[in-house]
Amino acid sequence: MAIQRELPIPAVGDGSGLDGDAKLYPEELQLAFRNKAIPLEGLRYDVTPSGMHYTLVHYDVPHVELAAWRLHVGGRVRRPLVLGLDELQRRPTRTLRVTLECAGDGRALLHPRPISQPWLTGAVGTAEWTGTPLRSLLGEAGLDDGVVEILFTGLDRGVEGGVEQDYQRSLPLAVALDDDTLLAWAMNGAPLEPQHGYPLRLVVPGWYGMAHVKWLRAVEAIALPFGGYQQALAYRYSESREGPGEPVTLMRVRSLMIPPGIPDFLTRTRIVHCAPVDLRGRAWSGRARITRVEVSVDGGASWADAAVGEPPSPHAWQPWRHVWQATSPGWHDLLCRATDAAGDVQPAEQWWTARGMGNNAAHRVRVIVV
Ligand SMILES: Nc1nc2c(c(=O)[nH]1)N[C@H]1C(S)=C(S)[C@@H](COP(=O)(O)O)O[C@H]1N2
Ligand SMILES: [Mo]
Repeated sequence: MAIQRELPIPAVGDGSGLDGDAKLYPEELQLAFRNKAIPLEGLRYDVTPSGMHYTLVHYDVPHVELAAWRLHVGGRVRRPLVLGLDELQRRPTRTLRVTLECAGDGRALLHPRPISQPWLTGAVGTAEWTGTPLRSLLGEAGLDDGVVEILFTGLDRGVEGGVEQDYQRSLPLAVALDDDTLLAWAMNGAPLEPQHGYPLRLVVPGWYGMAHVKWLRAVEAIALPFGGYQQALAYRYSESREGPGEPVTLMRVRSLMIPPGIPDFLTRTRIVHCAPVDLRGRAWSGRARITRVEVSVDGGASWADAAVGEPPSPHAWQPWRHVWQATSPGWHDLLCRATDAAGDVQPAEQWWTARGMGNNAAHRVRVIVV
């Protein structure tokens, strides 16, 4: 049974002629309306206003009646738990400021364009997440010897790659036991909105978005690595759709710039008047703090160091700033690129993977000085 129209999935050198200039499929446009990026001017806020935070939902947003909702903690544990939200909220509580980015951010800028949610830039946001550390809950349940991963299951169900499935992802045990891995019920001080995982979601600081399972219904201790679709197939760095590749885990180093000046309505080209221009943006990495941000105002031919602000919290993006003397009229390609303390730096061009994961090429903004 053909559940969905088969879209041609372009591969490098497959002669299909499809590339990033090909028109969007209606299916991609449909996804682009359901899911949304932060408007880049939203990078001004240290904490992204909830309504500006990006959203990504694979299937449908489930409707949850709180009175009937329970979290089941089970699998290879000595004391399985079944908890309502009020019971979870009586446990130790923490609030963490965390930058979250979708692993597919930037996918639609690749050539050829992998067919999926067609992110350009801005599948990123920073929120204050309040919840209880998963660690203490797992301690209470009592893990059996031989547990290697913790598996998380959402209430949402759909078909992907021809496989009917619940949205499920696992974490290595050490990550699940990190003090900062939270079961969160609040975002920016308010109960989670339906699209962000009401009533409970996982927050895994430093990891790309797919790990932060929303609408949690089950947490299970397992003795073998999870091999489900979202783990073994979808979130991989691979040259082919079938290739196993490396798993997608921590967010790669990246920076974005608030587009300066004013936009042209249709093209969003930036118009800047001859004057000093205050360039600002954010930079983050799931691996280490940001040590350097560089800005180019000549398409990458030369770079200058921007001033980088202190991390306001260990898991949140850092602000950067650079004053550009925009004195020569005409077209300019502005770029920013960040380096983290692990020594990783954003590449000039993105290397291609079949599913378009982990794109962190330097951010480019075209402006005309008048
Ligand atoms: N249950 C469930 N959890 C999920 C998803 C999903 O589709 N279902 N999408 C994941 C992906 S790919 C991302 S990028 C983040 C997005 O979180 P946000 O919409 O709150 O920004 O949620 C993750 N958690
Ligand atoms: Mo994502």
